[in-house]
Amino acid sequence: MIPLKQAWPAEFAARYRAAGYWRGETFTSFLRERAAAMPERIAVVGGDQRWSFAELEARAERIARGLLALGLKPGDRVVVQLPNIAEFLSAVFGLFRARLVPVYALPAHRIVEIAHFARTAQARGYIVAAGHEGFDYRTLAAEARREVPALDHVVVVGDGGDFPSLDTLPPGDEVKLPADADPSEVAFLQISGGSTGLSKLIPRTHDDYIYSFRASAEICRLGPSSVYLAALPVAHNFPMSSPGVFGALYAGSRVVLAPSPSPEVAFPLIARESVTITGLVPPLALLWLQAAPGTAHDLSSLDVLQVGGAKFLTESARRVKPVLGCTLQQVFGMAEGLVNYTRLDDDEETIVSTQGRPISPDDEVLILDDAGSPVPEGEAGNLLTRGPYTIRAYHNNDGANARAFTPDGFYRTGDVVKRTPEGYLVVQGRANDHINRAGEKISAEEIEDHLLGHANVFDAAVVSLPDEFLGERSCAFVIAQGERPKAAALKAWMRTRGLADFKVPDQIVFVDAFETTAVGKVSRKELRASLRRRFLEQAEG
Ligand code: J2J
Repeated sequence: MIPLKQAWPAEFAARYRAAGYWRGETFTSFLRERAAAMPERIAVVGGDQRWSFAELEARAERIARGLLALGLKPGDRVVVQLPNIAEFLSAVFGLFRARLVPVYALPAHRIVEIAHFARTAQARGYIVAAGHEGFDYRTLAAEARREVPALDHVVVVGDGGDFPSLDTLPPGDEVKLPADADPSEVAFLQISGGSTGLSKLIPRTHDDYIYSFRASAEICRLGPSSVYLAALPVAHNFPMSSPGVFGALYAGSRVVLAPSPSPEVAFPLIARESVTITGLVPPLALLWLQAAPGTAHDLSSLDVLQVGGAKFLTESARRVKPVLGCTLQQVFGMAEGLVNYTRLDDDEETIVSTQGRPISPDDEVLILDDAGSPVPEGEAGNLLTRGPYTIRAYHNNDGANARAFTPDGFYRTGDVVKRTPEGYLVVQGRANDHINRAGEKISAEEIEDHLLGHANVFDAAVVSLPDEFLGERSCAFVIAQGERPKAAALKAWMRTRGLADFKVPDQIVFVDAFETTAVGKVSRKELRASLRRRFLEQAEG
């Protein structure tokens, strides 16, 4: 099995420890401390479950024993694909307790993504919910087992059908639970937004990740009286760690899991549970701003609304305080590490017009031109970063690592930003060709590859177009061969490919040819840019 690694050069690791960022805590050790210090306090609310810190820890330990009794071994990787239910937390803390390594998949992922994660991580386990939003994950699990035979152990939350269920795992009384992890070990694999091709796996250590959510919880002033609502899918890095469910539990706050981020579901939960803070992507924030004035539910407990994952336009940002009566916090982060926040006491102009500043004094930020030289202060350039919670490498992917990291360990974020004199970042756009569809990142290349699998597609180029609601939508320019398929039929065919639904192009435009230069074909990047430009010019003209 390919070992999981994430290492900072010794002098950096020493500096991060000396500065008190890395404190040697693990997921298991911090939950144990909270369960000892505040056993009866309610930690998790989800569906009809309400668990105290002590109960969360006890459940995690039972699950750890059960998974090891099934035959999983410490060090094994386990794909976790669960919606926002309480068992998400008992399952992952159970995995940590057993020294098993979660690989976080989103509920929207389907066989193509799950098989890719399982293969790349060499996973032996897969934890799913029986069903969610009308989809049966047991069918997906059966398909995943056929495609990736090494995936020995499927465990289902709810009725398992042919698979064991989380509630009826063997008790494992004879199992000897392993000692706590070394905090510098990889704790889990997060999924990259997938800027080119398929998603990459991001190994994060206990030390680095716990620092990021502990410091985030401080920035967000979380404490035992705070209530964090996980509205976005909790497997995503933002609601997981910025400060997310882990930052909230670390701070002794209560976590409430919303099965859907829609105002119809989230507003009554805010009122019932006196939620104080939550995080949304911009399109959902717009929906909440629209729904709040007419709602019968009392939203007055809400102190902070975080918005991130994609650019929140200043004019929309301005409406948050007057409409919702709470403080806006913009969050610009990435699963690879660096997270920026506007601070709660920043002046309103900074809050509405910037995407915040880094968590850590040791987050190094470079803004470079395409030749690699620093841009003059205040001008736009490519954002590179290095620091105590930004990875130095993806899992087992030399090609991506060579592209994404400089020799001295800076991560090339692919984002184009400006920096204000106060050190706040303003996101301008990005250098690489992914589509940020309401916070879901879609790789143009991955979708083009799928389209090329259709018998009547000769060539395809996928680009982002501005979208009033989604921020960006995906548009595929397609050259047909033989009979030209109907756009709707091509979309329907894409839906049968076993991809997450958000990857199906929103729009398909047939063209006769792509431009070529006198010397030959233009690069895919130039081609996408010019198709997009010409399409937008025509739409305006
Ligand atoms: C513009 N673009 C943004 C913002 C992310 C906290 C918050 C978000 C993520 C996340 C995260 C943006 N304005 N406010 O992991 O911990 C785009 C950038 C970035 C990419 C990362 C977190 N906030 N983005 O969105 O790994 O392009 O993480 O590089 O999914 O989202 O995507 P992802």
